[in-house]
Amino acid sequence: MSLTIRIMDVHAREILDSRGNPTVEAEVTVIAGEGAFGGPCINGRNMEAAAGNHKETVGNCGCPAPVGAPYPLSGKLFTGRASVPSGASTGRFEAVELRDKESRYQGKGVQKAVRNVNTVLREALLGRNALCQEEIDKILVETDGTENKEKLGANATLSVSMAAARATAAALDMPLYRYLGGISAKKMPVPMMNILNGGKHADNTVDFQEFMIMPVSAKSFQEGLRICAEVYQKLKQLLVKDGLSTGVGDEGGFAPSLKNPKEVLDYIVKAALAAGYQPGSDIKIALDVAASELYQEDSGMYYFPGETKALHGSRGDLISSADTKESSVLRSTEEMIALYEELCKEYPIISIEDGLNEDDWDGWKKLTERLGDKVQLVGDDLFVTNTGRLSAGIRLRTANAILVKVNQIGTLSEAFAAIEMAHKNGYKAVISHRSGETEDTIIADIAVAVNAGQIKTGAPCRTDRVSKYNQLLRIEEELGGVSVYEDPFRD
Ligand code: 2PG
Ligand code: MG
Repeated sequence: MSLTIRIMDVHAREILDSRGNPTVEAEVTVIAGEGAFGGPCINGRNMEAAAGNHKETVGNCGCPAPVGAPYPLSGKLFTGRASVPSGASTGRFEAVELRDKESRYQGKGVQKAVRNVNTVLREALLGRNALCQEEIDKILVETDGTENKEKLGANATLSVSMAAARATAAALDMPLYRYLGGISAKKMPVPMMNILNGGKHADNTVDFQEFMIMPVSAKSFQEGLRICAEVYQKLKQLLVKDGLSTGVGDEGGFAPSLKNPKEVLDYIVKAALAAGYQPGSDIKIALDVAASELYQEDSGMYYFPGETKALHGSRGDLISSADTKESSVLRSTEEMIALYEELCKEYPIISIEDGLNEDDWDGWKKLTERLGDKVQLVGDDLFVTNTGRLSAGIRLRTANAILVKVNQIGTLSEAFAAIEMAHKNGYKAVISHRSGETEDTIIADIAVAVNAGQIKTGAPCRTDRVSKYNQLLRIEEELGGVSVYEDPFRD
C-alpha cells in the first residue's frame, strides 16, 4: 500500500525579517500513514474527518510514493516551518507581496496574508497529500486565482508551499535537499558572495547594488567559503586602513562611500591578493547592478546618484530628467554596455546581474550579443523566476542565466519549473536570497536539490546570511564523497 502524508493543520503567524519588517511564517503539520485517501482510519485517527470535504479529489496526481508497509513512522505527526523573505529592489513583474497598508509597522504588516493562510489556504489544504508538492502548489495557485497572487499574497502561498515540503521531508525522515532533489542532488553551489553593498541596500555612494566574489578554484564548498571569508576580512582591514566605513549594508557586505565601480573593484582585487588568492584564477567577480533602480523612465537614461554626489560633493538623490544638469552622471543603454565591456576587460568579472532595466528587451539583446559569450548575464528583475518571462527571454536570446528567488513567484513548484526551463535551454540558474531575510535556510537545500551550482546569499556576516552557508556546510558533510564542487564557468 502506498504511503500518504496527509495535511492535518496549517498555521501562520507574523514574524520579523532581518530589516525589522514583518513577514509570514507558516507551519504545516502532517501525519504519515499507509492507505489510500478516504481510508477510514490510520492508527486510530479518523482521516476522513481530518480531510474535511476534500477527500474525494486528492491523491490522484500520479506522484510516485514510497512503498513498503508497515511504515515505521505511521501515525506520527510532523510539523514543517518556513518563513518568507522580502526584497528592497523588487522587480515590477514579481508576484505580489501582500502588505496590510495600515498604520502598524508603517503599512508593512502582513496580518492579511497570515489570515489568508489560516483561513482559505488552510481550508483548501486540510487532508491533502503533502507528498505531492505539485498538487499542493496547484491548489495554492488556484485558490488565489489571480495571475500574480495579488488576492491572497505570494507571501501567504510561499510560506505554506515551503512548510509543506519541510513537513513532508520530516515525515519521510529525509534531509530536505534529498526530498526535493532525489538521487541526483549532489552539487554544492559556488558562493556568489556579496562583500560590498550599494544601491538600495546601503546609504553610501556606491551605485551598483552588489559586488560579489566567487571562489572558483576551491576543491570543496567548505574551502570556497573559507576563501571568501578570508577575503572579506582582508577587505575590512584595507577599508579601516584608509579611514573608510566598515558598517555593513542589508546583506552584510561593507558599505563605504566609494566614488565609482572601479574604485570598488580595485579594493576587491587588493583584498583578494592580500588574502593570498589570485583574482581571475582563484577568485572571479560578480556584479548585481540592479539597473532597474537606476533607470529613469522619462529620460530613458540610467542615473548614478552616488557617482554624481562623489563628483560634486553635493546631494546625489535621484532626480527627474527635468532637473538633470549636464554635470549629473547619466548613462544611455549603449554607454551602460560600453561600461560593462570596459570593466570586464580590466577586472576578472564573470557575471553581471540586471545590467539593464527590466523592460529593456532590446538593450538586453544587445548586451547579450556583446558580452554573452564571455560573461554570465543574469536576469533577476528581468525574469522574476517566471517561466513566462524566461521563455520570452530564451526566444529573444537575452541573458544566459536566471536568478531564482522563490518569493518572486510564490510556490516551490513554480520556482522549480523556472529552473528546469533554464537548464533545458542552456541557461544557468543562480539560487538567491532576498535583501530582507529570516533564519530560514531553505535556499541552501534548494541549491543542492537542483544542482544549480551557484548560490547568492550575502556576506559571511549577519546570521540571516551565514545560516545558509552553515546549512551548506552541513549538507556537504552529509554528502561526503558524493558531493561535487566545481567552477560553473569551466568549459
Ligand atoms: C537582488 C536581491 C538580492 P532584493 O536584487 O538580487 O540580493 O535584492 O532582495 O532587494 O531584490
Ligand atoms: Mg538582483
